[in-house]
Amino acid sequence: MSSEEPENIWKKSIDVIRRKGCGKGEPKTLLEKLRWVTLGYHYDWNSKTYSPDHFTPFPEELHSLSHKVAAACGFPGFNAEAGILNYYRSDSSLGIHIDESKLDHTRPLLSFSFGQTAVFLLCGTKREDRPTAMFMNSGDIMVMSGPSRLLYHAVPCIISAPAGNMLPPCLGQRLETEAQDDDIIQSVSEEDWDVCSWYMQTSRVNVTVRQVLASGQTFPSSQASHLSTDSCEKSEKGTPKNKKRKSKPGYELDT
Ligand SMILES: O=C(O)CCC(=O)C(=O)O
Repeated sequence: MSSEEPENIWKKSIDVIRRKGCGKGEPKTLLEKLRWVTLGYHYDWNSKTYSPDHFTPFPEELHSLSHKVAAACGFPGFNAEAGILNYYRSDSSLGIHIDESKLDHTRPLLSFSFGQTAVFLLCGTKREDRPTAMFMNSGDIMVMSGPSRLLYHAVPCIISAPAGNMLPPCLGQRLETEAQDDDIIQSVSEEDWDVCSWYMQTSRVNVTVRQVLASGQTFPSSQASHLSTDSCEKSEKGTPKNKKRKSKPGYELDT
């Protein structure tokens, strides 16, 4: 996908999806090709840094939700500043990695999952530590804090629901609500919901939210001291690896 293509990805995709229904053998829409998106301070996969020069305002609703979830877990004042959305199709996986960085690790990492179920492997402080496997279902929130903040983890596979029962109940129907200006829940048109529900029947979306700067901290001015994080790899059967999301050799999972 060229860097120009992701512009208006929703609009470009929904018209095609509505017209042709994305049957087998049809060229994939941008929505189906989408693998990840960054929010707030955009993570640079090459330099493995965050920088103040590459920033877009963090979505307010997600900021507010993250603040509330963190506070409920004993982390008041959490300031959501960076996010990664991972879009998993039924054959996607995410390589083993650690979200290590020069960030303030006393701040938790929040992870929200929607759509199809994933197998999540939580390892130890070393890659070779024996992992604990768990299901991550739609609506699950994982908070990695304290010692678990720096544990290796991976998503080896997506478990698609059996045919006929493909959408988790909470996503099963369109939420009808009168949108208020300050409301966290906004209404969605029936047409848009049809596309969302079609997409979520075969996909998983995971959002991880991070605080980049500790309270009172600012970005150092020199490039050498950009805040950095480790990288990870997401792969899909039968397609080339996303080169921007690398993992160290020998630790790739299912491709
Ligand atoms: O998809 C998940 O549950 C994990 C995502 C993750 O580890 C990451 O984005 O760093």
